Amino acid sequence: MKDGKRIPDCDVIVIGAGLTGMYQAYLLDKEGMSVLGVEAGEEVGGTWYWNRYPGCRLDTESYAYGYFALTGILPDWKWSENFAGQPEMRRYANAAADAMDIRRLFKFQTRVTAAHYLDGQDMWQVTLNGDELVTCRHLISATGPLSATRMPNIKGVETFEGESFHSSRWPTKADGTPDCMDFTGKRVGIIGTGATGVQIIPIAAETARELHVFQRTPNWCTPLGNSPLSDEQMALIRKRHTTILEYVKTTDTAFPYHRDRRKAVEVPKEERDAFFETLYDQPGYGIWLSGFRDLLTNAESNKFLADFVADKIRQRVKDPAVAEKLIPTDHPFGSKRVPMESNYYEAYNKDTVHLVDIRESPIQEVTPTGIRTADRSFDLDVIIYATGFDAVTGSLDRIDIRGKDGRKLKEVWADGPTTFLGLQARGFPNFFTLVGPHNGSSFCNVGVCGALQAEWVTRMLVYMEAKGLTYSEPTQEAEDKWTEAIYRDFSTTLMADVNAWWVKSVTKPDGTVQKRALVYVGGGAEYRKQCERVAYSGYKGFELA
Ligand code: N01
Repeated sequence: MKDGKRIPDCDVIVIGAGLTGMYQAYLLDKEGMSVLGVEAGEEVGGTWYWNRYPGCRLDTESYAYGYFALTGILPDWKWSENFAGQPEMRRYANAAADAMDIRRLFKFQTRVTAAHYLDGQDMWQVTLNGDELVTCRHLISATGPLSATRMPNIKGVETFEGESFHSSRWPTKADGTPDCMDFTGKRVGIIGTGATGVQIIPIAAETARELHVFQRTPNWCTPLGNSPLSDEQMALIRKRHTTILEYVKTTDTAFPYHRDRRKAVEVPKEERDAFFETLYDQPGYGIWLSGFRDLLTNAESNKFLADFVADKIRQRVKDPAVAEKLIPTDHPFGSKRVPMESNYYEAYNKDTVHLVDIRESPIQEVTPTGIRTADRSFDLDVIIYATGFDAVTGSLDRIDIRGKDGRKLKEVWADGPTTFLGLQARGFPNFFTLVGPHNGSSFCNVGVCGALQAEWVTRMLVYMEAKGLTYSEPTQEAEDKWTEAIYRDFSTTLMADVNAWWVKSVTKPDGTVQKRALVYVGGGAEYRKQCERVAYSGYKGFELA
């Protein structure tokens, strides 16, 4: 007992052993705090543990995503490809866990089912697997912005007699390696054409007897341009680790690209198209992240690029009717996540691959033998649900989180999140949300931005400990100011009205739908500047006690 308050079982509980959670646990353990990590999976890796589907890979340059390789933790790590595949990412996560010796801090195959703030005690009581109780001073979620899987609400899903699964719950063999990677002889149906579907489709098309792609909304996709990394290239990258890290920290998304200073509307057509051509051919996200600076703020500028990419789709897909169906008409280029593809469009040139437009002919039900749409039935052996995630807040909504006075986080955020720095919400003291809503790490190269955020939180907790402080909560004023700025800034972009995972649609009592941003769009560098300002002011905006 201290000041009549109970001593918690540990200083900190970290939820999640993805790249951010394991690094957070490592940093706090190094500072001498007692840390308990809780992870639902069997091992570390988070997104790279759960997503094992064929074609799963990075679309950030490996060397720019791999924070542990860029810092002293895995300085000798050798990437084999410019954009590493999932098996390599899983090895990387495990090697980092070994190097940081953090496995001993985590309970695996354990879920946090509830977390209740104990009023007056400056601590949280956390329930593990529904029955084990443990208390901590600080609770840190590192549950990932894209981890709560979303299955479609289609009649009959459970009646299908073949194999079916969500893309992020791919079946595994007894030895833990992914099963179902070869579709030879099988009739496969895939629902969803987001970044996941776009990675799976060309690989499944290689072996499937028939592949039916059930598309509701096409996305703007551009080439990934992956290639192996030679020993010489890797040696050069290793020499530049420090410079690479410093460079990506200065960019908006921590990808290794800076935006062009020009506005597309001010550049003559010929020059513009030549620039687009260069961007389209270069590996990675340049076309989205280093194009003209008015891409996401000026509809006319956006259309220049959208028209250019639409023509590329027409050139790559042989059947003009199929090509037109693959060209988005409902959202500007880059206002939704741009899937990076490898032979995605060419897959539709195979006689065995069929695009099913479920806007024209909606899915009516899943049957024991396949999928029935409004105008025909498809007999299938496998159905893949690449239907995405209940993003950013979904993984927190699935935990019974209650703050002061027993208020439920899910209810407090029902109309959209309210936070300060995207790191804490008023009414939920001592609870930090890494890579959570309204913070600059969710719309970023998470490998780097999540780690930088974990470092910031570590500094705050060390500061509090040094001063004997056991309580932190944002002031109402700080939270209001932050939240208003998030919603205001997002509404000025072309992303504001789009149905993307970073937007929460809230249905109001009068039936109208309000779109609420889940992410911070001010850029990673600006975000960290704001966090630094708060830290240097002695955590102004937080009530500390
Ligand atoms: O999910 P999504 P995702 N009936 O939400 C469709 C990251 N990521 O897993 O657009 C029919 O983008 C839905 O259709 P619509 C990345 O940040 C990274 O693909 O709603 N269809 C859409 O086509 C990415 O943005 C990598 O009309 C339904 C699809 O399912 C994020 O994860 C790779 C439906 C869902 O697309 C999510 O990507 C993969 C229904 N009822 C993912 N419900 C890298 O490269 C949904 N859909 C690192």
